[in-house]
Amino acid sequence: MTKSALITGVTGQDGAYLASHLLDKGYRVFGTYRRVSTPNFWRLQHLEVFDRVTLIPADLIDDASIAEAIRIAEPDELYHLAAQSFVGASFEQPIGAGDVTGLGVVRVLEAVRTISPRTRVYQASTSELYGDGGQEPQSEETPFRPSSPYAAAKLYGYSIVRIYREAYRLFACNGILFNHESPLRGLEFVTRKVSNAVAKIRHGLQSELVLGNLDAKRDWGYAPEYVEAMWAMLQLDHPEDMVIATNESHTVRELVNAAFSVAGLAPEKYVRTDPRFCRPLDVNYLQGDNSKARRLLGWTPKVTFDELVRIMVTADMERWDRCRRGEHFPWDAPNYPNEANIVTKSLRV
Ligand code: NAP
Ligand code: F7E
Repeated sequence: MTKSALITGVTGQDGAYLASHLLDKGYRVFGTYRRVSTPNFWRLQHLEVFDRVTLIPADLIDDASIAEAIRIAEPDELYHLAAQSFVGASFEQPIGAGDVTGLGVVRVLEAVRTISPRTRVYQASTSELYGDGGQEPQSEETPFRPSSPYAAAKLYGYSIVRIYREAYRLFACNGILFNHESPLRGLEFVTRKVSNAVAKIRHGLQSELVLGNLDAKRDWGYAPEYVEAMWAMLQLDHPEDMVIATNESHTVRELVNAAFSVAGLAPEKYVRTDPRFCRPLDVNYLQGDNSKARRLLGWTPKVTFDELVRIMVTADMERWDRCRRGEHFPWDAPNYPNEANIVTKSLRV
């Protein structure tokens, strides 16, 4: 029988790739989206799945809309991906982060518990749970010490998933995913900020790239591979929390150097730092240990760091090229504001 899946946050990077992956597997796919004045469907359009996903308006701060989405979709599997996912923004709107990214999880779980307890639930947990201060690769056994309002909200989400699993026997699990990127990544995140800037500089449309903490290290993987792991986690016999990572870590500086080298440009001519792009508290070292995922899912990352950077820079160079030739296609960069025009309290350092 055809399986049904509900993806919260289907308009985001992971939501779009997961929708495509599940459609390929023959699922009927439902996705929640926010009713905003300008719809944000470009990723689904880019992947050519927009017309194949059944869309349901829902907001994580509105319990009734979440319950309605579950009643409509009657999902066998629910992938809870919606969140305010930009760590920097959680310092600007810490209360909103707690409400949407933290309490949003229990709203989803309560709706599942009361309406459809057979539904298997995937929760989008994160390496940000580990926070700053660690020096060793992080596994499922590493203690959590969140360093941002975003991470604190995600720790609540992680904990409430475990509590509902044990208290109500729901099939609910946490994917502790390390950073994963792609040409569909939001422009506020550092990888895409860099790839888009390199592309614009290459086309003579931008003259400099201004960044914050270049020494931060991240374990960056390729998003389409990570949504495969989400699906695989819901196919296990028992729910298990699990790290998904590449087991490799690179600094933001290495990312910048790799990206400029793809375009044949010298970063020192264009890159400078400004404290306004540093966070009040940052996480300086993240490197995962994916042994459990390898063992239980047979999942291994394939795209290397250098390949990921090449994929992203090449995609953005092609987009700017097409745009300059007058082509119209679904993407985000032309409407993205210059970050210099955005003022927030967290940047007033
Ligand atoms: P993303 O591109 O920022 O997508 C987030 C999604 O959440 C969007 O569809 C967004 O809708 C939706 N959303 C935001 N606020 C909402 C609200 N109040 N009500 C309903 N929907 C709301 O994030 P992503 O990179 O795909 O990540 C997916 C999930 O994985 C997130 O929970 C993120 O925190 C987590 N995660 C991501 C990574 C990573 O490296 N990408 C790593 C670990 C965990 P709009 O399109 O309307 O904004
Ligand atoms: O920052 C540093 C920044 O915003 C990475 C989310 O998907 O992954 C993501 O969170 C690092 C940080 O991602 C700039 O300070 C320097 O140390 O790309 P990011 P993130 O904070 O790691 C985790 C796993 C999630 O769960 C989140 O949802 O790069 N950095 N200069 C900068 N970062 C940004 N954004 N902009 C800069 O100019």
